[in-house]
Amino acid sequence: SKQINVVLVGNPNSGKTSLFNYASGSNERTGNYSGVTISPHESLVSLNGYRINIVDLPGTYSLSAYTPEETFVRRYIIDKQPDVVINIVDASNLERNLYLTTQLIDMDIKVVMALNMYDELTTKGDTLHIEQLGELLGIPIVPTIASKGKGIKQLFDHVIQIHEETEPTYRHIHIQYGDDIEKSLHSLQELIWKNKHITDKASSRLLAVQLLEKDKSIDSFLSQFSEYETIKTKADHEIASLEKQFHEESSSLISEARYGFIAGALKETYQKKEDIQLSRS
Ligand code: GDP
Ligand code: MG
Ligand code: K
Repeated sequence: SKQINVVLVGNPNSGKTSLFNYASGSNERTGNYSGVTISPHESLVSLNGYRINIVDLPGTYSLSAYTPEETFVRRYIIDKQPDVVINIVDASNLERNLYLTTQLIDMDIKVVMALNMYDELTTKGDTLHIEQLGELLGIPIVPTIASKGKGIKQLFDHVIQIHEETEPTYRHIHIQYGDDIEKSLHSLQELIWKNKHITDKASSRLLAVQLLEKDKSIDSFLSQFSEYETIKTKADHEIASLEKQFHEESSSLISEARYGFIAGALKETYQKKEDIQLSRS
């Protein structure tokens, strides 16, 4: 049968281990589904003739290179190139959890979101337009309650679907960083596009974003290519001009833009119970 390599990526306490344990098969099985544990961080699910290999990665709030966990998870995704990333998101803490999602979007990989702790969101009485949020993020979203095994089968159905599809369910989106940053990103991408050896290994947009974020790990990656000095000089120039214009670190400009994007998406799709009651009174 066909194998699909999948990794679990999400914030600490978002429910990764619960999802992993359920998938591995300590619970009751139904019909065409079964799961086995291969190692503490690797399991194999059989579903509809597919073998889905699942790796549980360390919890992390971001994919920047500030902590060992962040670096590990990002390197793992870039080096191992999993077929599909399951992004586990704590639905009771969406704003913070979606930060990591914006970075996965920049990585230009296949992502399915497990909207976990969905019971907590509904218990609070909040409402979320899941389809619409999925469209805004360009990512299919499946509500789950990992601790009870709810939604997991549907999640893996989506993993298979996104792996097989030639036409994606949602159009891949780009986080919009605003005109000035976008201009800097574009001029960096133009330099990066000139080297196929680089673009074979990483998304040009992600590299450009990471250069503006002053990501430390980017230097060791890019330094293997002959264009390194040219790209680095251009990046320093773009950073200097952005910082002069906005009087702020370019890395902060990028993360503020990410949070702005998240706030915009949630404003359109998420209603807290208090606000629903206010609008009715
Ligand atoms: P990890 O740090 O991402 O591996 O998260 P865990 O799987 O260890 O889960 C953290 C806590 O949340 C545990 O107490 C779980 O039992 C609980 N939990 C996991 N999934 C859910 C869920 O969907 N709903 C609720 N209410 N609790 C959950
Ligand atoms: Mg865990
Ligand atoms: K919880």
